[in-house]
Amino acid sequence: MKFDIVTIFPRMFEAPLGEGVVARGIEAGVVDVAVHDLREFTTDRHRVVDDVPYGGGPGMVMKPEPFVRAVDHIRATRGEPAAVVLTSPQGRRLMQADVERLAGLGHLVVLCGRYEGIDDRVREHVATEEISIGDYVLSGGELAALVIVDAVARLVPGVVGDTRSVEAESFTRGLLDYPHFTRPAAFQGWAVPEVLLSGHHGEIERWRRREAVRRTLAHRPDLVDVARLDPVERAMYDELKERATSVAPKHEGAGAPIEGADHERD
Ligand code: 9D3
Repeated sequence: MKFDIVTIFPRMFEAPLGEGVVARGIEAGVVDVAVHDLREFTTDRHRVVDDVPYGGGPGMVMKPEPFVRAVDHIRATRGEPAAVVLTSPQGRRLMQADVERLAGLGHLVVLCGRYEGIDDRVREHVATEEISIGDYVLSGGELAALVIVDAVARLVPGVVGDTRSVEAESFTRGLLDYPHFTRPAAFQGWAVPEVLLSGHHGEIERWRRREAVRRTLAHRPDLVDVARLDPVERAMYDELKERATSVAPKHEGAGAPIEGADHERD
């Protein structure tokens, strides 16, 4: 998988690409990331990359020519990319489905904007897609580019050493993960849920699925709407939903506390 990033801040990429899963992919030779300094593609003495907006208004706009020259350079030296991604707050929100599609493309160029944005002719004539990473304001496209590279690179075969966790993602069918614990079994009076120490693999499996459904319902009800629940998870969901919406029973009918129900602050 080949990535080419175009930015005025190439040093922002050094530490993130030099550590962790992406660095391992680069070392293993299955990921290749080239970071290009946009100023290298200017032609004036002062290496200017921005200018005042036509029509007036605050701030500066990135000039189109350095981006066009950078992408032409990439085409000539690195080959024809399958996609040219423009990072922008106006883009479609990045989803795991996009990440999977991009991972199948083999060669991506990512253009990072700064200031008020990039001259729109770059989006129209150079970019093949425009991507945002979420509904909050960043100061530029570099962190978005790093998010895209990280999410895509970890799907490249050979990047994540133990492939079981990547494979497990396809079995969650859109639910959040279940809670994880490791030793010690008790720490400062904080106990690991008993069921996980029981060795009953069937019960553990059922507890984890129920916790995944419960957390998704509590934190991301929007995901439950699109999650593909199997009949067991559907039953867990109906039961949790019933409990959440029913009127609290009077004291004498309350019964025993539910195991694990007090574990998380929702
Ligand atoms: C404060 C400037 N805003 C005026 C209405 C517009 C604006 C311009 C440029 C807001 C943010 C940015 C810089 N952001 C990105 O380049 C960016 C981004 C983001 O801010 N959020 C989520 N995804 C992305 S991808 C690129």
